[in-house]
Amino acid sequence: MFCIASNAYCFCKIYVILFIRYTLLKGEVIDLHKKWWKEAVVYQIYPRSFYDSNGDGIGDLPGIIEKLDYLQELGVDVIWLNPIYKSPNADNGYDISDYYDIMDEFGTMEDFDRLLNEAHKRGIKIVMDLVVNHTSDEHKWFLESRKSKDSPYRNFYFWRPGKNGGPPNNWTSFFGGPAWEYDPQTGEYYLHLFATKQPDLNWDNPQVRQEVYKMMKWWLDKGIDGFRMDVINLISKVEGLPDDREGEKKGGLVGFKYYANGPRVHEYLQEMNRLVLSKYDIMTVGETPFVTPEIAKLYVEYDRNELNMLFHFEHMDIDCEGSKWNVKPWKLIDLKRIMYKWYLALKDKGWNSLYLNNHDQPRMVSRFGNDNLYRVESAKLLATLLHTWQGTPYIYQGEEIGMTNCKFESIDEFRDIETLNFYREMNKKGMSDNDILEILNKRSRDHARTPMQWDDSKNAGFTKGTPWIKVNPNYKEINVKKALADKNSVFYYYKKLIQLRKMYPVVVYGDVQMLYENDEKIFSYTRSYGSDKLLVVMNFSEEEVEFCAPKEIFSNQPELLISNYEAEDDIQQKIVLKPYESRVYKI
Ligand code: ISL
Ligand code: CA
Repeated sequence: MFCIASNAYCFCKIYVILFIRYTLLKGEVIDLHKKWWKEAVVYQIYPRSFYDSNGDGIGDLPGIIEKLDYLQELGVDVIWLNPIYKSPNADNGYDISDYYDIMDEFGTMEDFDRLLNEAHKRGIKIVMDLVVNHTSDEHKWFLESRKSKDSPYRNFYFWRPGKNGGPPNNWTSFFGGPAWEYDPQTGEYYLHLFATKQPDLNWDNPQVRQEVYKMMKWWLDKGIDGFRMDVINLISKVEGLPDDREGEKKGGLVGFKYYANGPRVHEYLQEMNRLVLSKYDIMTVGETPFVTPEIAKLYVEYDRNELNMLFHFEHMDIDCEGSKWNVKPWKLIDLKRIMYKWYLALKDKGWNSLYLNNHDQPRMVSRFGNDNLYRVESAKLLATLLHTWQGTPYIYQGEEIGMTNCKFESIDEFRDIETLNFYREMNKKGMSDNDILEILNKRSRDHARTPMQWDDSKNAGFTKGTPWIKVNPNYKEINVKKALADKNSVFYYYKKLIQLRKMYPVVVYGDVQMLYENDEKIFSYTRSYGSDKLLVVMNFSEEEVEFCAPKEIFSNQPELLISNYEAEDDIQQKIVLKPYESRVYKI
C-alpha cells in the first residue's frame, strides 16, 4: 500500500515538474499563489443607503436583492456588506448588540438567507463586516459586565478605577473626547476607542476570543464567503494601559501607540486563522489604520497564516496634515510613491487591496479627480488605476456611476456621529458654523453615505418615503438609469475594466514597472506576466500633456484595450494626452 502511494507521489512530482517546464517554455507563468480573491472585483454596499424596498427611508436587505441583477450586469464577483447585525445604530451598525441577528431596519434572517442564496445563484459572493474590537453598550455581554465588579462578564471589557479624579489614562477617542466613560453603577470607567456606545472588548480574555470564533463559524457555516475585519489591528492593548505623554504633547489622537498593532495581535490572528479561517475557502481583509508596508507584511505574508489583505490608510492621508480635518492639496507624486512602495513591499509575499474611497471617505472623483468639468473623464481615469494596478479592487457603491461629494447646506443635514461630534467640539472652541461647514463639505463621512442614485425620480429612486439622509441634489444628472442608457457612461467603462481583468491574467498578476516616476502629471506603468505586457498611461491633470512611449512599446504594435477618449489604436512614440485621459495598451 505504502509503495503504491509513494509511486503515485513520485509520478505526480515528475508530472508537475514536466508541466512547469513545458509551460515555462511556452512563455507562460505558473503562479502557485493564484487565488480567486486576487482575481475578484469587490463591490462595497452600505445597506442603509443602497435601496429602500419598503418606503421607511432606510435601505434594506430586500432592497439589495432587488438590485443583484444590476450588480451582475456590472460584473462584480464579491459584495462586501457594511454591518447588518442588530444594532442601536449609534455608529450605523458598527455598534453591534447581537451578532446573531439582523438589524430591524434591514430585515430578517430570512431576508439575509435569501440574499445569500440569490447572490450565490448569480455567482456573486458575500463578505460580511466583522466588528469585534468593540460591541454596542447594549450587547448582553456589556449589560452584564456593567452590573457589578464581580460579574462573570466584567473581564469581557476594560473596566478600570479612575486616577486623580479623572479617567484611568489620557487616551482619546477616534470620535473626539476621552476614550473612557465613567459608569456610576460600579464607580469605574470603561474603555471605548470609538463612541461611548462602543465599549472595547478585552481580547486578552480567552473567553472573548472563543465567543468571537464561535460567532464567525456560525456565519461561515451559513455559507458566507469571508470577512472585512473592522479595525482589527487595534484589538491588543499594551498591558497596564499606560498614559501616552508624547501623544498628548503632539495633539491629535492620543494613545494609539499602545494599541495599534499591539503586542499580541499576531498571536490572536494566527489563533483565529488556525481555529476558524483556515477551515474555509474564504477571503479576509483587515481594516488597519497605522500600518506601514513593513508592519503590513506581518499580517498578510503567505507563510504567516493571518489575513489575505489589508486596507491601509497611507494614500488616504496625502491630502491632510495632523488630522483628517486639516486639509491640504495632494500631489500625484505622493500617490505614486505610496502605491509603488506598497506594491514592492508585498510583491510575491502577500497581496494588496486597492481602494480610493469607502463609507468613511469623501467620494474619490471629488477628491482625486475633478467632479465638475471632467467628472466622467476623471472617474474613468481613477477606475483605470483601481483595476490595472496589482491588487484586488474595491468599488464603493455609486463610484461606478461617478457619484460625487454632496453640498451640505447646514449642520443639521449631517447624520454621522464623527461629524456631529466634530461640530460640537469646534463649536465649543468658538469656530463659526460657516467655517465648520466648509471643512465638513470636504471631509464628512456623510458624502459617501448619501443615497445611491438610481434614477431621476423623487429621492433619486432610492425610497418612496423620506430618506434618512439627504439625497445629493445632482441626482437628475448622475444616476444609474442614465448610465445604463449611455454606452459611454462611467458604468460601462467599469464593466469593461472588470471584463479585462477576467480576460487577461496580466491585469491581475502582472508585475508592475513604474515609468516617469517623478512626473507630476502622468501616472504610467507597465505590467508583465510571462510574455504578456500592458502599458497604462494616465494624465492626472486638467491640461494636455505630452507622453513619450518607451521605444520597445510603440514599435511592438500595441493594441488599445480601453481608453476614456476616442483614441487611435496605434501608439506613436509621442502622444498628447487630453485632460484626465487614460489609455491601456496590450503589447
Ligand atoms: O473614519 C475614519 C476617519 O474618518 C477613521 O478614523 C475610522 O474611524 C477608522 O478607520 C475605523 O473605521 C471603522 O471603524 C469605526 C467605524 O465608525 C467606521 O465606519 C469603520 O470603517 C468604528 O467601528
Ligand atoms: Ca427600508
